Amino acid sequence: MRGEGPLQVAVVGAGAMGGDHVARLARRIHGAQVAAVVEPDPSRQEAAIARAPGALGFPRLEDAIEGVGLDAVLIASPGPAHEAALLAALTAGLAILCEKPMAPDADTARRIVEAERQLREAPCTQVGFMRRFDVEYGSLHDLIASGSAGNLLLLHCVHRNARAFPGFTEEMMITDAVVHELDILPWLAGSPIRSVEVKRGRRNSLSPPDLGDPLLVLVELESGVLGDVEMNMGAQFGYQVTTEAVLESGVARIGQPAGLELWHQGRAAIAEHQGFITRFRAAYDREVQAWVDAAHQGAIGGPSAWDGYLAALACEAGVQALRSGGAVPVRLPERPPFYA
Ligand code: ISE
Repeated sequence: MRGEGPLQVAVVGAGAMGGDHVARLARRIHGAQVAAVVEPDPSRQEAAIARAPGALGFPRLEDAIEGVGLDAVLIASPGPAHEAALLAALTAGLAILCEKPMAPDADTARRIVEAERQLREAPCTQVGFMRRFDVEYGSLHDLIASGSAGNLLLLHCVHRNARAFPGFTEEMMITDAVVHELDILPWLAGSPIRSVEVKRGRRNSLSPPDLGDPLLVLVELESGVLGDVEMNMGAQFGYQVTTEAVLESGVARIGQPAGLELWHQGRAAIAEHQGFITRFRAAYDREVQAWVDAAHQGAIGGPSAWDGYLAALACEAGVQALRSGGAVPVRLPERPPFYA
C-alpha cells in the first residue's frame, strides 16, 4: 500500500487517447496527478502539458522514472511500443494502466505476463478494455448472468468507425479494433473463445484499397454461444458500437444513440458520436478512477495482463483466419494462480 497524497502518474504517449487521458486525470479523476508526460514529439508533448499544468515533459519513460518520483504509469503509446514501456514500469515497481491492445501479438503478450510474474508479487498491470466499465455493457452482463431471460444464445455486435486512420492495416482491424469484442464477448457470456472465423464481403469503395472493409467476424464460445461482429472502418456517418443479445426468452440491446431528439424540417434526428473518445467518455472515466483507487491499495481495478494475453491469443487466431479462411481454433493456456 502506498502513502498519502495523490498518485503521481506519468502518461506515456500524447496522441488523441493519451492527450484525453491527461485531461481526464487532471480534471475529472480524484486521487491522482499527472506528474509527467512522456512523448517524443515536442508539439504533442507541449499540448498535453498545457492540459495538466505542473507536469514535466520527457522524451523517454526511463528519463521520467529517473527525474520524477512516480507511483504509476498510464501507457497510451501505439501497441508495438507497449512492451518496452511495460518492462521499464514493471522494473520500477509502478502501478500500470496499459491501453489496448496490450501487445501487437500473442508472443509479446506472453513475454509481458511472464515478466510481470517474475518482477512483481501480485498483478499490477490493468489493461484498457474500457467497455467493461460502460454502464450499458455492465447491465447486459448482469442480465445474462442472472439467467432471468433464459440462457444466452447469440450476440450480434456492430463496431463501426467513420473512417480508418491513415496507416490502419487490415490486420489492425482485428488486433486494434475487434480486440474489444474478443475481450467483451467472453466477459459478457461467461465463456472463453473456442474459435474465430473472418469473412471479407463486398468491399466499401470509400475505404482504403488495402482494407477488406467491412469484415464479418464469427466467434464461437466454449458454451456454444455464437457472436458475430460487423467490423466496419468506413461507416462515414460516425462511430457506432452496439450489441444485441438473443436469449431463450428475450432480446436485449445496448449502444443505441440517445439524447436530444430533434424533429425539424421534415426529419427526426438524434446526434451520433463521431469517435470513441466521446462514445466511451464515461466508461474511460470509470476505468481510470477504478485503476487509481485500486493503485492506492497496491492492486488493479479491472482486466489484468492475463486478460490482455487471452485477447492477444484470440486476435492471433483472427489474423490467421483473415489469411487462411475457415474457423481457427484458439488454444487457451491454463490460468496461473498468480492471476486467479
Ligand atoms: C480504436 O483504436 C479503439 O480503441 C476504439 O475503441 C475502437 O472502437 C476503434 O475501432 C479502434 O480503432
